[in-house]
Amino acid sequence: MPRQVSAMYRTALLLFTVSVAAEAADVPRVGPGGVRALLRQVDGLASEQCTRNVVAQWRYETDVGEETQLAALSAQAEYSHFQRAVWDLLKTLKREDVGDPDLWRQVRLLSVVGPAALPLEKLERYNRLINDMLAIYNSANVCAYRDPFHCGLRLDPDLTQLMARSRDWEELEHAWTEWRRLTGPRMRPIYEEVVELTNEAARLNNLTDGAELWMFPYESPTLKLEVEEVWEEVRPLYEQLHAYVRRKLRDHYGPDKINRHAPLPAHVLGNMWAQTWSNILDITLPYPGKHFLDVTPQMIEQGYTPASMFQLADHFFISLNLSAAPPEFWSGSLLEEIRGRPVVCQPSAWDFCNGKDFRIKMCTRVNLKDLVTAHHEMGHLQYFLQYRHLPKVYRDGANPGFHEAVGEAVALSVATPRHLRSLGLLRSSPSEDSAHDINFLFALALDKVAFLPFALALDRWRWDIFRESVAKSRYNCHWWRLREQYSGIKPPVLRSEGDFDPGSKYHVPANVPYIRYFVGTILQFQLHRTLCKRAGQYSPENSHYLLHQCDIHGSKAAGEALGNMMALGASHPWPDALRAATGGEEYKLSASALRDYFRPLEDWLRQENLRTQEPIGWTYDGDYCKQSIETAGLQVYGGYYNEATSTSFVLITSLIIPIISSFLIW
Ligand code: X8Z
Ligand code: ZN
Repeated sequence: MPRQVSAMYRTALLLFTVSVAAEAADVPRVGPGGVRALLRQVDGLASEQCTRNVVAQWRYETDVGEETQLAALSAQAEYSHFQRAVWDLLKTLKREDVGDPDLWRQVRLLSVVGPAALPLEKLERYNRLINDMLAIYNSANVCAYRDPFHCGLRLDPDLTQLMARSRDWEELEHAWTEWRRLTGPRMRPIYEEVVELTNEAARLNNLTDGAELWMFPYESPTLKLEVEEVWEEVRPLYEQLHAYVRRKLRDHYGPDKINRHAPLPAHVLGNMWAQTWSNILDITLPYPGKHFLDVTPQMIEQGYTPASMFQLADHFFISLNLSAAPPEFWSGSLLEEIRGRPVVCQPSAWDFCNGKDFRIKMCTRVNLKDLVTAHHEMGHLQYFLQYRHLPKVYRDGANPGFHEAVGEAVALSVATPRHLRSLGLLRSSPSEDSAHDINFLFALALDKVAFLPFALALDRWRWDIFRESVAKSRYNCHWWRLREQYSGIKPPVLRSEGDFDPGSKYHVPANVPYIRYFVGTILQFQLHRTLCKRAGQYSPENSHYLLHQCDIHGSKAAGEALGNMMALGASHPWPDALRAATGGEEYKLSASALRDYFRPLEDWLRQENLRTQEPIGWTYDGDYCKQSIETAGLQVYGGYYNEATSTSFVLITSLIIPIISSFLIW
């Protein structure tokens, strides 16, 4: 117990310090001067508290064990107490007292603390419930379809690989249904309580419900409408992709399995949630003889290492005249797995809140996919570096989607054949062959375009749940209605309200918002287009330039635009950050850049679908979900019932992840 006592003592001391600071500043009466002094105090304390917490989380995630877990838990509790103390203090301030708009912005941002606003015992309950859901998620393991005595198949890597590689309809269906049977139903009652607590936290934050709480960082009362409008812009392209993929699936699995008018069955798209489809490239590639080269063998041949992959990414940012990763990054990061040390392998970038310590944790393997991910993570790191001069409250993305978009925008350049050639990873001469281009764009669309309706449906579903516009008895069928509506995807077998299929996706048990990935996917193309213009490699008037062939490497002008955007952090509403990146040309989310990027593919798909007379769109073709509680989700299935192994280790490994992912890591 000594650790807890000392944590409580420190918190009490901090509360005292903050309230003394408030008194000294004589907050409400003195106006901006007093508030400024108070915020300076809060800023210093917040940075210190944040560092203490991040250090503990880092130790835990890079060396998972009971001791590091307890330390991380206690640091997290202390940080929540601190946030709550600041919140208690600042919520009494009125706009008129503060006056200065920038100070008011800081006060406003500090006044929304999420679940930390809950009374202590409810906050503990909230964390416990999420922990319980993640314990279910992390401990689920499935038995093999053909060998029911071979059990213990986990999501990562077993089921993920199976969903990617198997082309056996029944085997895929088994993995799909089993994963859901073992995760969702057990979580459902817990999730219902988490919804209530999230809504309660929202109300304590002076917001109407959890949906408003989750939309708060976007500073737009019309976010829902905005993302729906953007989706309508993408939809014509998505429908062409969907129709083409349906034909290819029909060719592979036969017309009895894939109906030409129906939504796509969710289990044959190469991913457990059908969120990205590039794993079925082998059966869908437009020009099978002309593969888009995966340069992994060349990387291995040339002796690439995890460190050299990150150095390459670092050099990319340096070539844009942006910041180099500091020495602390190279000495402190964990860029590959360490034998014998349990590590949370989910790639993440960490800001230690002290202006000098920034790290990445990634179990990097030498392949092209991880090279792209390394750039993604280094995008987060670059954002940290660019806004490090700002007060703590502004050290954040313009909105969460911006943080996701930077590395992805850069990765769009890195993955071009032109760039890979410049790295000596592709030896072929520049190809005039449009078949290569179509293959390249198609592979990318299977990930980026297919992902959008999934990301949108996931948070549309949770917004609807928080707003109580869906009865508890309709949770699962509502999910399938949205999946059908946005993605044209259906479950492979009849679902019911005995199931809880959204719970099969990590971000639901973790209660982590997802719309950032939708926003980030749209934004990365807006950024790519504007940076390519700056780099002199794109002009809408000149058909010689194609957006998907642009590589901004070495462009200081592009780097300046990106740097200007990142340096704003969260100090201004995000449309200002977009203006900073685009030289004032753009200030709202728009899919026009994404459509421009994929234009050659869209034209090709349109022709191809016409040629094969493939119907565009989909029609509902039967029962997907029964609005009654079937027992299928809970019953013994096929004679084998593998109980989730709820050991204390499982609890340990699952506990911290959601807590920090909602605040600290990227
Ligand atoms: O959760 C993540 C990242 C964290 S920044 C690993 N992603 C979403 C997912 O895995 O579902 C990246 C793509 C969408
Ligand atoms: Zn990310």
